[in-house]
Amino acid sequence: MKQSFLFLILALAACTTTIPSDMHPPLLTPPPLPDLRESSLDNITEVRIDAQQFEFLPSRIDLTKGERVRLILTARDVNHTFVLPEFGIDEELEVGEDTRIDFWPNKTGFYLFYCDKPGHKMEGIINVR
Ligand SMILES: [Cu+2]
Repeated sequence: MKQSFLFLILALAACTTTIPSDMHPPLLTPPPLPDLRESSLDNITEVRIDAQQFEFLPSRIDLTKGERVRLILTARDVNHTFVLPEFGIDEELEVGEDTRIDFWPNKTGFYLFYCDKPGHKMEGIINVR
């Protein structure tokens, strides 16, 4: 009886032994989140367009059907607009600021874009092949 009691004491002592802190398993850190900005730049065609009195430069843009596009428009002198009705785009271009417009030309054809500010007769064409 005394022996089994002694065994119980030893067993309890073994169970309550603390593990030194340097033997703790390392804390699990979650994997880093994917960088969405970077992956969104994959497979996207960037086209820079300047708007100034009274033209868009370039005024003809060739695109490929099904290829995602980011237009980066900059009004160089005064505010302009960029209107591309076929794709439902109508953006104000603040002078000196870049305006990014993402769209996905999913149909071929020639599409007119223009600035609708009074007196600005600026236009161009997007050709989707
Ligand atoms: Cu304009």
